[in-house]
Amino acid sequence: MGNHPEERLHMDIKGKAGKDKRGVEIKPTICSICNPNSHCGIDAHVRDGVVVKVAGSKDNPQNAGALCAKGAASCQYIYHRDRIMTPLMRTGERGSGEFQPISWGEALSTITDRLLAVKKESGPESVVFYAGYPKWMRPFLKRLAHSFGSPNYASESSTCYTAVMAAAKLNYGDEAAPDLGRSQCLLVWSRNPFYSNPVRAGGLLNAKKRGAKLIEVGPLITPLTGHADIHLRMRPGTSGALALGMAHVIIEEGLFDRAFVEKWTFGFEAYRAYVREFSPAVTEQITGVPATLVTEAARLYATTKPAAIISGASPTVHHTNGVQNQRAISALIGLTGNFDVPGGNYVFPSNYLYVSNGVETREEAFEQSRPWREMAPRVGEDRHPVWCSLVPEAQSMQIPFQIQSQSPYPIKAMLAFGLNYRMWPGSEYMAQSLKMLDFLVDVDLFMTDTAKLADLVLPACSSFERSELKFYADQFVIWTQPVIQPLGQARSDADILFDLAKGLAPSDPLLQKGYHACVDWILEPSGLNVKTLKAHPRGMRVENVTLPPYRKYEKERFKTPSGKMEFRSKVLEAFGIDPLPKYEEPRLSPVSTPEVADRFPLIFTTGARLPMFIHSRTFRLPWLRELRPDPMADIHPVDAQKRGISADDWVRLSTPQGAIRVKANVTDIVPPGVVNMYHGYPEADVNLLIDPDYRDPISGFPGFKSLLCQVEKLPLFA
Ligand SMILES: Nc1nc2c(c(=O)[nH]1)N[C@H]1C(S)=C(S)[C@@H](COP(=O)(O)OP(=O)(O)OC[C@H]3O[C@@H](n4cnc5c(=O)[nH]c(N)nc54)[C@H](O)[C@@H]3O)O[C@H]1N2
Ligand SMILES: Nc1nc2c(c(=O)[nH]1)N[C@H]1C(S)=C(S)[C@@H](COP(=O)(O)OP(=O)(O)OC[C@H]3O[C@@H](n4cnc5c(=O)[nH]c(N)nc54)[C@H](O)[C@@H]3O)O[C@H]1N2
Ligand SMILES: [Mo]
Repeated sequence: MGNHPEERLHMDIKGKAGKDKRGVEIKPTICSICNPNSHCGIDAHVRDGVVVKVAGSKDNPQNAGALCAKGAASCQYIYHRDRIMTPLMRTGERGSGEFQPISWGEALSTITDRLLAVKKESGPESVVFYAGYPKWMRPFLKRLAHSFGSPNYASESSTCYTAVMAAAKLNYGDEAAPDLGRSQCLLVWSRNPFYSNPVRAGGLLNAKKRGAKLIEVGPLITPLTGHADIHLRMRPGTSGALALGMAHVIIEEGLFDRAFVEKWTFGFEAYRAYVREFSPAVTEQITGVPATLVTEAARLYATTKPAAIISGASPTVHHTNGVQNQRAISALIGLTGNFDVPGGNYVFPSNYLYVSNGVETREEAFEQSRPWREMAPRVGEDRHPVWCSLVPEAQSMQIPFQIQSQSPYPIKAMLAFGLNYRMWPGSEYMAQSLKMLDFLVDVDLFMTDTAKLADLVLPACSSFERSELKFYADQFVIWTQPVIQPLGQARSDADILFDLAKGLAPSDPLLQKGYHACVDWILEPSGLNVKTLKAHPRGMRVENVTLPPYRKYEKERFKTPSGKMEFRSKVLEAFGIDPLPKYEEPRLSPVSTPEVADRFPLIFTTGARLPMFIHSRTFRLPWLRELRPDPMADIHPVDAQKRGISADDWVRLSTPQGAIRVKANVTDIVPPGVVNMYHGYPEADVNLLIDPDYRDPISGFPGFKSLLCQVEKLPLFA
């Protein structure tokens, strides 16, 4: 038997582990490859301390036995050859990948000493504490940052979803999620749960079965399209104009909720005057959606009660005009009286790690151990003050700029969990910036391109090797327990953090008490604790949970400066930004930059999800990679033909910023004139093609989904 665990697994699988049940123990855990609205329950089949097979847990209400392609490939994920097995100290140039193993003791004391030295020399704010897409360690990381004295807890949420939340907060003071089960009409604005969140996709089909109307908005054809009553395929980056066009019809035809608008909104007359400009004909001109469909969709959404909007988690805000577009979309909720009503969009704040289930916690209080006023301004507060006023983190898209400019203060060091520079627009600029740091620590499962830039790399373990608290909808809660020993010397992120806290935050008594004590503290209002949860290894449903009532604003008013829903945002006005949900062209578009469009005539959108990949994370898994082995860009047959391109031809995909080599996927899932490419392929990184500062000034979010590009056929052996 080989030394690497992958070889052990291989032996086991060759030994037909699936059929031979002897010595196999079935242990419950969760999959955390994916996003926090999934994290399916998994039954791990373990033999001799090795996971030899996985199956969906039938008793986990989230997935009820199902698993998607990513979860099904868990064995390849856990036992992959790229897993880091020991702490590593860099010996060669940054990026060379030359490291030498060191002990945990040495690694932790080096990190503690170096970060304390930076704190002493340059101030605590010079250290950034960063979490990438994995979220489970975030509460502890954020508290550690603040207890250390740094306001700079930052995360991947600086490109994901929080701009949707910020837009909702500007309009309503709160975010409101679709009350899907009770809705009669679902306006699905750029969300594709069939790929992005498969365990939730069934909800849409059930709604359709009980007669609810479905309107899909988005340029691509998705698995939802065949079920939709109307599909509005707008040009990428023009959602705002489309929403204003729908508002035009709703107002001009008197289909809005007059009573709600009169009593509970602010700035309606100015909004009404503005949307008058967006007649269906004008809307068609801007968005490419036929005027008749704009009218039909507006009528259907406004007259079918109750109706809910399901907004994309990021596609509507990955634009240089994203927040205003999203404000225009979310304004439709109040305009039609669907705010915080059954079957409409319902205010149900998250309880733990982005999941709302009514089980009360002290997550927020735990995370912020020090008030902002006692710390320096956050990274990004100068460039994106609105977003920072609404989202309690630093804006991580500003990190490379601040490293390079050292203004308003220098950033010297980063302690990062799951950092991937390739998610940044202009990924090379982020990589260059990381190289300028005095000290970079990256904690990851795999030896990634980013880890290769670090001074110290620490081996994290997978969800199968650790204990974590997981909330699900329907009041289901689980405290997982390791189903196998950590691989090599890997450790759980939480254990690493709490060890570092000993030296980095000695004056935080709660952090000093350790992981379980902190989880108990967070859970205190719910009456739960680690001990009770441990007694239910397959999870438990919490009884007697009171869910928030509807129409809370009638008692509490709206959490906006006017106490009402704001068509004109007083917050934006105070920051000198147009208070109406103004439509602006994307910064790169055939309309705003015709001179660029002459050379790059195709509209470029990146990152629409694929079912088997999640960002950079599953490309290395053979079962998943073979589903699409080569990087591919979707191009419409008409555009392909014009360029002499056939399916599977290698092409040069270029923007003013750079070029990559990919295969052509000739398909009509993209409309004519649009090219779509998945992000995350290490050998064909779309983020090389994007200017690092191509961002929405309000949120700081990158314009990943409305750019310009060209596609050219490459000679056969290029
Ligand atoms: N062009 C383009 N770029 C995009 C997007 C797009 O649509 N288009 N989407 C953006 C969006 S919405 C998002 S959310 C971001 C995501 O971007 P990232 O957050 O960078 O996502 P990943 O590539 O998954 O990188 C996370 C890293 O965490 C590691 N990891 C996984 N699990 C753990 C764990 O438990 N502990 C530790 N310590 N590490 C772990 C993984 O191995 C990986 O290296 O990408 C953004 N970038
Ligand atoms: N398998 C898998 N699942 C994932 C992820 C993953 O990487 N892989 N990532 C997770 C993360 S971090 C996120 S943020 C969510 C995102 O997941 P979703 O919010 O569901 O978004 P996507 O799947 O990116 O986008 C699909 C929709 O966006 C539309 N769209 C495409 N381009 C544009 C555009 O330019 N403008 C507009 N307005 N719409 C556009 C498409 O037509 C389609 O309707 O998925 C999560 N789930
Ligand atoms: Mo995301």
